[in-house]
Amino acid sequence: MGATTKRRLASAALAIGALAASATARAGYDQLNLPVGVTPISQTAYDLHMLITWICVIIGVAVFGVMFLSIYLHRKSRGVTPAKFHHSTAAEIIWTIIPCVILVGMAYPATKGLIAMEDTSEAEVTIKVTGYQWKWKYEYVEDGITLWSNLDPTSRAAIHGDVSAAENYLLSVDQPLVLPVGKKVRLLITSDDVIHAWWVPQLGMKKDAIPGFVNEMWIRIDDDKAGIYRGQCAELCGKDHGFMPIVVDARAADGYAAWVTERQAAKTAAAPATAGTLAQATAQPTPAARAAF
Ligand SMILES: [Cu+2]
Repeated sequence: MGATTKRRLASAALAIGALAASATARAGYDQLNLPVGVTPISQTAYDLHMLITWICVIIGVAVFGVMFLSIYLHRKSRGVTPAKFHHSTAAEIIWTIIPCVILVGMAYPATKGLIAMEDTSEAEVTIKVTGYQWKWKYEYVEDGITLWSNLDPTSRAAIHGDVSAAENYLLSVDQPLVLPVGKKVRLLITSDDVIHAWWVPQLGMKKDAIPGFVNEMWIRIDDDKAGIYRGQCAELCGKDHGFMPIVVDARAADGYAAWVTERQAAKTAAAPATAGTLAQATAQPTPAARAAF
């Protein structure tokens, strides 16, 4: 290989490295590994990922180590002649049993994790999540609160302008989903039009929102992990698919309870006005109102 080719290869490798680094920096992750997340399920997924990675590393090192060592020790220049054997029952039994043990060893914790992910029983808070083109609706089943969550106006205004002007561009909403930390929250996920998917990476779970079906998932945000978590619709759902982000505002128990009380009070205050409007609407419409319909 000539010196020029070597230099070109080195600069190409550097360029690829720089590109990858800037892509990860743009994505907001300054790390190469999976984010650990803030729920027991995300921790389970992370642990499983690390376990399987290390098993793969050990297998890789062992297999390639034996292979390269054999090639080196049995090279032609040492005068080695190929061994003449066709069949070894002992070798076949060993190379069947070892992979089986490894597979069972990986399947056991993976199955345990999957079962835990699907177990939505004994939830303390239930929220129905409905995907729309292109926003989310959150209905707190027990507390009777309904939230509509749209792309934040600052992000929307920046779409055709200066995106650096919007903080958390395309990852902020007007009304976030407020959740309590330390409580098992069950999400019932569906859609009103096309298939969407509800995904907040730090919470460790993603579920499709399918019209006519109700999918379930659950989240328990760790007690000390109150904060803001951001995600996006994860199923290509139309022209504004990239403009229906998800923001979760995880609050400590008292903060969450205060928020619920405040929302319920606001709803009660608004109720008489709504009732009045309803009474008007159900009354015999005047000819002018009829024309307006
Ligand atoms: Cu969508």
